Amino acid sequence: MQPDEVRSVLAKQHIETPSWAYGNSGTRFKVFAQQGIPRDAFEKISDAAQVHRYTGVAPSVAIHIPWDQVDDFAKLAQHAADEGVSIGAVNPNTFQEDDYRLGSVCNPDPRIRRKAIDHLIECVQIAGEVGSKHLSLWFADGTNYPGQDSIRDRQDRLGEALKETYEAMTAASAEMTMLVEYKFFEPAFYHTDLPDWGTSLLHCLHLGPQAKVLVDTGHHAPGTNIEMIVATLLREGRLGGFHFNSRFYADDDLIVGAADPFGLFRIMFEVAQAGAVLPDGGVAFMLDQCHNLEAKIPAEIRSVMNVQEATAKALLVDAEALAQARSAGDVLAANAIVMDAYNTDVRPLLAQVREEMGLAADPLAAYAASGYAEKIVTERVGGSAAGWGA
Ligand code: PSV
Ligand code: MN
Repeated sequence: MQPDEVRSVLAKQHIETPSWAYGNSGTRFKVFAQQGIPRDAFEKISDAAQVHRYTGVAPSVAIHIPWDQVDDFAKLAQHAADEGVSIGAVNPNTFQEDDYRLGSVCNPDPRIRRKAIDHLIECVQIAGEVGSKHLSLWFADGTNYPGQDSIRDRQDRLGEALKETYEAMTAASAEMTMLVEYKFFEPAFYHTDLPDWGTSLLHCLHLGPQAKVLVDTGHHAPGTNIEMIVATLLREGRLGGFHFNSRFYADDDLIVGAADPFGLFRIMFEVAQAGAVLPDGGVAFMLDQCHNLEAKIPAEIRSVMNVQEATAKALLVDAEALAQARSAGDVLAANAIVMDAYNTDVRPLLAQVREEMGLAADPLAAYAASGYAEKIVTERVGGSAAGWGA
């Protein structure tokens, strides 16, 4: 793709940030509280709007229920619109109540399964109220010991729960997509009910065309070729979206592109080759991160910039030369074409994109100069700071 075409695609890119990135977070050892943290969903959305203000490509924010529970969702959606953003994926939470000790939709107790499914359907309704197009499902279900429960029965229960939720969702809207996320382990350590893309895809295929797989980049065993998964799902029209983050060890939820920028590029290269970078490609690009040490808003700005850089490099691959090298069987030339794009410094090109969008060339510097970080520290006194799980 020529640089002017690349710039026009980059200006239209859409990267969603998660409301939970703006709250306090930590590990099971310690949460280091920061100052100026939002106290509720309204303030989280205001913070997310800052990321959009300086990058121009983060116009929506995902919510997690009940972390972002409010009395009036229409008011929350209006607040988002007033701040220049919208509400994106609605994420139900079926993993933080005592009832879910043995699982949610896969729990052996039908009462608890009913409670979990009712919550999923409640989130379909919330999505309708806030104008969201994505119901994003992740289940912490699994077992810790062989024999603890029947793996097969749990798959049946999962299938039934997804079916009921899918029917409620498709009845409510023909425009909504159910995103089915997988994760290979944690919190369950023996078996997980949705451990991989194959299991997610099987369930989606049983459900129908409005169910698609969500790839969280932190949810694979080390060494997994994620771009192969991405290419396969794109080929089937079943890649619903990403939860971007990066990891050194397990599900670290670090800033996307920090640990493995080349891996992120390889993923975006597959997306670019499939022509699925822009919103009309049907893939939702979302961040799923927690900033335990660093300031939240600049960390999200940096994350968006990292995705933009990987995308710019992926778009710069000379597709024609690559096709020729491939058909000639020229392994080294094909690899060099891809590496040339990866090794291009795209920061000046992105600075130009931002200037063409009427933004500052350096979003981090512009945010730092805005005084917003100081303002929220002074203004947000009293109340309790939002945290992962609140
Ligand atoms: C689970 O690890 C997960 O990736 C799911 O997407 C959850 O909704 C999110 O993290 C919570 O932080
Ligand atoms: Mn995730």
